[in-house]
Amino acid sequence: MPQSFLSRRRFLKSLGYGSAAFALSSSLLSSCTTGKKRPNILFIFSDDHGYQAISAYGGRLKDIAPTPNIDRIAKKGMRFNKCYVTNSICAPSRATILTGKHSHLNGVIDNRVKFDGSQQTFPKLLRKVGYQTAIVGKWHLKTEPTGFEFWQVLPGQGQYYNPDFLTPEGKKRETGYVTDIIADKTIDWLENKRDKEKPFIFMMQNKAPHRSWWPATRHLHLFDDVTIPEPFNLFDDYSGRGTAAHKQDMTIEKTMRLAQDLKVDTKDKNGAQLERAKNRMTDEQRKAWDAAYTTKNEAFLQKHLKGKELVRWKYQRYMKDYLRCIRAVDENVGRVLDYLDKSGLAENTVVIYSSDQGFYLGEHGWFDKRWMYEESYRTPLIAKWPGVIKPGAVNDDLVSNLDFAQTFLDMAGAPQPQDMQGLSLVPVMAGKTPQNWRKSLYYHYYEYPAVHSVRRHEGVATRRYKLLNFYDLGEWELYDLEKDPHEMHSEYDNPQYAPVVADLKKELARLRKFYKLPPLKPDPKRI
Ligand code: SGN
Ligand code: CA
Repeated sequence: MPQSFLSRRRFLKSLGYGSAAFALSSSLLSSCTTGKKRPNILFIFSDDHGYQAISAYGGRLKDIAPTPNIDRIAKKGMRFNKCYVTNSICAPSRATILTGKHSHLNGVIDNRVKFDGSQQTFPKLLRKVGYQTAIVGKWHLKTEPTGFEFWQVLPGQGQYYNPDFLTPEGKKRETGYVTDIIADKTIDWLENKRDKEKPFIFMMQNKAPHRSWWPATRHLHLFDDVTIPEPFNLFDDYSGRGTAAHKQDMTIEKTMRLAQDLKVDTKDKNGAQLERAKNRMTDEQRKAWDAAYTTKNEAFLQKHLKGKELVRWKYQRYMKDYLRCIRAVDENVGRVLDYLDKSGLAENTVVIYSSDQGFYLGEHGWFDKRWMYEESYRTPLIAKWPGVIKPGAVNDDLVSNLDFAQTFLDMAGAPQPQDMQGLSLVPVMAGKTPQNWRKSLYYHYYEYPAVHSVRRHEGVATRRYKLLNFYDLGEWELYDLEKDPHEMHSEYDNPQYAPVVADLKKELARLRKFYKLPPLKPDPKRI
């Protein structure tokens, strides 16, 4: 055994890691043997950024609303095509990332629960091995961040304009647009605030493009002259699916509000609400905002659109504002990448781009997330790591936000605790996915009754199939993604699929045991 490895082992033991906790990976071995410096990690995260709105993923929006800077990460690194979340909603996703555990074990099963910050998290473990840990932006876990040496986070959902930040020194209000401010703070920390002798992990966590999709003033006219392509299933009638898809409350048609979401002053209480929200703006911001929306709103109100025409108009306004928010995200990713290049940090910094879950951009007539259906279940994951990830790599292995914590630990050469439930993606990134890589993933969404009315469900996904169990309703759905990539028709009752259903039920039972799920308690009141 090489000398450097032995000393690293003694070093880690001296930090309190017993040999039982020693899940030693190939990368730790190689970094020890080659004496390569441990990498810095910059984790860039957005809120509700669907992969459909990243041009590196292709899709109908790629030419109209490209993301050249996020694509820079993909060009120099790896694009993951099958990264899924454990529970498609904000706080649960964030808690899974911090702990490497499914919701039922980290405690954050839905957005209403407070995160218990005294539990084991990857930033605490990284600090133990000498990393600096910092987080700026959306946090959304109700309790104060723990394990971070430096933190400045948005309260709750945060604000787009002139946002408040919570810091260890108290609440501070900043002037400007939230996405720009988060990148400013990132660059400032990298340049002026960190200890340059230590490796770091920095979490740059955008609020954008979360509802209600407020663009920066400089982007208010972007896309004015274009028509955003519609998804083919914008007018989905949910035939071929069960009760849950029929009874949700997240359609552009019925749920999306003209004033709050689409910035149309409706002269009623919703209009008053929009007006109150605008009260944070400076005079200059408000002038730019009104100049952008007023005339267009008047033209819209005069048309008295109804039915499908109204849905089409709402879709256009929604998508333009959403994509305008993404433009600011992309520009700021570019600023930060430029800083890494210029400062020389790029060479030894892993850069990761991801979102807390996917999002509906009109597919099935929806916005929002929560479902195990593809657009919300799958999340973008793109990573570059000079010297380890081959430029332009594309990966189709089943990976998850459950894996992020162990991946960070592995990158840092830190041990991965046995009670974390994911897998390190380091070998996958190095192009050496182990032969016995996972063949399935477990999913569980809990928040019901709640906004958007998505019924509780759990399920199992393989690369080809998805089995969903809406257990309060007593209904199952099965999708064959090869045949039906947009999940328009459940095959659960098709006798040809009976063997697939039987196999997946067995696999679901195995995963429930493996991940230590408590028994399901269907609740007949929650139908
Ligand atoms: C708010 C939004 C919902 C959204 C949840 C959760 N409504 O309640 O549309 O699903 O947040 O979002 S809003 O009227 O306040 O915009 S999450 O990203 O925090 O999970
Ligand atoms: Ca979110």
